[in-house]
Amino acid sequence: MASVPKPDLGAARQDLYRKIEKHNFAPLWEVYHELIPDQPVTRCKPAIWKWADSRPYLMEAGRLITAKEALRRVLVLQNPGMRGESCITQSLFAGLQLILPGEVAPSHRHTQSALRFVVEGTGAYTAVDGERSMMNPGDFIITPSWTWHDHGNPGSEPVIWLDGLDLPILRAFAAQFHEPYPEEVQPISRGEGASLARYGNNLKPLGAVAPFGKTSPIFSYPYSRSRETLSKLAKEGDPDACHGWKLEFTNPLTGGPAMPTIGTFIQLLPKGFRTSPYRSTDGTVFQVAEGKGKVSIGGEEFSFGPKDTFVAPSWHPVTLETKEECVLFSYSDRPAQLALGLWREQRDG
Ligand code: GTQ
Repeated sequence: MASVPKPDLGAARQDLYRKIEKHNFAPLWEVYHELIPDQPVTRCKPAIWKWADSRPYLMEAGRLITAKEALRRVLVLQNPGMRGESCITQSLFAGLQLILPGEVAPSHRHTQSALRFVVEGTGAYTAVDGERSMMNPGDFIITPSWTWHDHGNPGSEPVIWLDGLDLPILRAFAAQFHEPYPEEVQPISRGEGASLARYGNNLKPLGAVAPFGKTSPIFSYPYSRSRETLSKLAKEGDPDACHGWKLEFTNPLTGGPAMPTIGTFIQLLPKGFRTSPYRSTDGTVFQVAEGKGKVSIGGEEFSFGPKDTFVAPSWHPVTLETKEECVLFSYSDRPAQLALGLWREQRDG
């Protein structure tokens, strides 16, 4: 039988807590269920960023600060449940980056991995360890950890892309390093498309050594190819009830995820399709490449259209309903969770 607390026990406990606090102790039993919840708990909330807001604010920022002064002219997509923490989920960063004609975002490297999903404009490039890739809407581009990178816009239109970084993960591990390149723009040592030619055609050079370690040696996955693949798939079979036709970007040297910490996906949903509810432990950021529809995230409904960004927190059921054929790019921390044996999913959840 549990002993019945004596009337003065509460006061004695408080007394103990006060004493031990000075010596950097705390009682686990007061916070046990908060620390070990029955299922995922996060301050991350479902949210949407509408392009009709994003674009004018970015252009206003473009009039107020140069890419050079800002280093990166980015509006951070702040999760409304985690303001001031520069994150869209507890493990991921998202931002919209603008580069204007004639600008350069200076070269640097950092241990955070970054992805870019091009939203609008043509004529800008990103350079990774000596190779440039032009950026076109829908292209998925990787900046592997600790690779030199700069962006430039020799074209005539503003170019905007979504940045995804694993910055909160590196912050959690305190494993962040950053270094500026001695010049503003790094020298080019390979022709455009060299990486894609070497690794992106179901062929690889003999004795290929992964140039970017655990990250895919292809750093630019053009939209033309992903879109064509989705269109072909859609003619060949039925859509998955939860995802439509959904594909993961892979590292051709391993068959695994293109990035070691961030999972990257592209999916096609036919017009008038309603997905079965789905949830997983990887909170996911979605960028609308094409189409319109509605999404329900943990019971909250949002209408979305082209170029909008929305976020589904961990373990919140997601249902998508399309008004038009839709293409969605998405990213999450799934590879990190899988590597640690933590990832779970529930269909019809
Ligand atoms: O383009 O290198 O959104 O370093 C945040 C940090 C973009 C980048 C971001 C970065 C970059």
